[in-house]
Amino acid sequence: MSSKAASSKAKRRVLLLTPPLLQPNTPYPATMYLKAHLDSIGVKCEQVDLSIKVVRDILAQFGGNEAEEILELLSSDAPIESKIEAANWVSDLASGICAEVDEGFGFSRYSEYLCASLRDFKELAKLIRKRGVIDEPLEKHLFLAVQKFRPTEVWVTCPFPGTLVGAFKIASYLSKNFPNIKRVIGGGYVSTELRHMTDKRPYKFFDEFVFDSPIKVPFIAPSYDGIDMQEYFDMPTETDLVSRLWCSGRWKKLQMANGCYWHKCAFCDVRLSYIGKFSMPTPGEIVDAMEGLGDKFHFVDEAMPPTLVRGVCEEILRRNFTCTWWGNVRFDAAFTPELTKLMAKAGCIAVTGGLECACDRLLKLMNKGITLKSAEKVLKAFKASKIGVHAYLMYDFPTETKREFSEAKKYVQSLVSRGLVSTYYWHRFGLTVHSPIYAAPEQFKIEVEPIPKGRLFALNEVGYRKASSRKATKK
Ligand code: B12
Ligand code: SF4
Repeated sequence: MSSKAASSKAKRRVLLLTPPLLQPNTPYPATMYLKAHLDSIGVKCEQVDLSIKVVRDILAQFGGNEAEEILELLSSDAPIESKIEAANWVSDLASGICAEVDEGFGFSRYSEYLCASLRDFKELAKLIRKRGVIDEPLEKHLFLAVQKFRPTEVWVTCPFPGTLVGAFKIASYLSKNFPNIKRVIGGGYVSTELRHMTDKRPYKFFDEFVFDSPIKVPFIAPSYDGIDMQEYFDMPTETDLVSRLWCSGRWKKLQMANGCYWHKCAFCDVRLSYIGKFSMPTPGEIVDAMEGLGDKFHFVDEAMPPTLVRGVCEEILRRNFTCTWWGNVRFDAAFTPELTKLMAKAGCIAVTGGLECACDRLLKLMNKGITLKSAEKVLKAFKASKIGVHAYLMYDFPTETKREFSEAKKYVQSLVSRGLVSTYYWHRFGLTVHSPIYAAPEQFKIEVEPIPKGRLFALNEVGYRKASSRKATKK
């Protein structure tokens, strides 16, 4: 590297920010990966999770001393029953804030209902301007972070629609108060929804919109430097498996592989690189990272690849490393009773996975690569190994009949009554522009509604009609 290039790198100071609002039980991993990447190429950087700081301030503002005590209890190892009671108190407080002060306030999301299917930047601009409960604490912590670190660049991650307003409020504040700092945004929402952006107005807020990951190596261990895990708190509402996993616990989030090894499901965003471009590291690299991070992990893969899972389990056991973990899978026949037993031995407590329409005709049509029979075999293996299963289900898939849906519901009930599925959730099918269905709608007997002309901000889910009738679907 030339001395000029080295000195320009040395001058760069990147502040990595997580905007409000996200789940409060554990940090979202994007800035940890970005920090590890920037550290590895010698760029000075720091990370701040503004989401947890903002939510704590809001609760303290409206709940006073009682809120402080309750948050302490929710951060502790108190029994689940008392935590549920405490979490209910916090939920009531949050509902009050939402009803009386700021309708956008939701516990792990801000104005998500308005941002989930946004097309026009005008709508977002209104929300950015409108002052709500997050503004004051956000500006306070942002100011402190900028004063302390004096960045030349601020990188904001925006994983979900529920962080969009927070991300743009950060940019708005910086552009007014620290206009010389370069503002960059990236993350799941940006990579998924903003690829077709033609509107120029968002560039008043951010100088750059980055799609996909800037990390080019197959594996990097996330860095939690600067993150105070004591700030996070559980919000369990139920005692069931999913509630325990999603709402409680300081899980360190790790990716086993990049992308999905299957990447063929017709409804999925497989044309995006974070799903469609698959690569995997060695089991040793993953377990090295795990040992350096703690003992509780959530693998945030689209679908953990069975071969890599096997390697990771063998490596965990070879090193006598005691840990607990869970993650998403495809109910792939490769999860044999022998492999699930190995997984349980290596600390796996639960998996989540898509049974989708729970109907063989539709599983074939959507190219899921499983049948109910093959999936049931896999579910039996998980049950025998005492690994809990949460199933994702889908209704309103193109061509699905009422009868198929009703049979699917009965089938899922039978899986639950036989203890093969612990919990499940039905999502409505949504047609997205990055899916194979969008590219070949005729194969699914639908016609896609044209994308309206004019300045476009976000685009992901699109409307469609049944090809045979003119009846429009929801959207
Ligand atoms: C695990 C997961 C979940 C889990 C855990 C969520 C959590 N709070 O941690 C669960 C199942 C609970 C969940 C829920 C939801 N999810 Co989700 N989830 C994922 C998944 C599979 C992995 C997320 C992850 O941790 N990735 C690992 C991190 C490191 O990757 P990353 O955030 O993308 O960051 C990388 C790059 O984007 C980039 N980057 C990130 N930020 C920045 C910033 C800058 C400046 C730069 C340069 C680069 C950069 O570098 C990072 C390192 O490589 C992703 C898909 C995916 N593969 O990413 C969907 C995904 C993020 N989820 C999505 C959605 C929509 C949701 C929900 C809103 C669904 C719903 N309707 O309820 C909720 C919201 C939950 C919430 N409010 O917290 C969408 C978001 C896109 C969109 N349309 O908005 C995604 C992309 C999936 C999809 N295609 O639909 N989710
Ligand atoms: S739905 Fe899941 S298994 Fe199918 S391609 Fe997408 S990520 Fe992979």
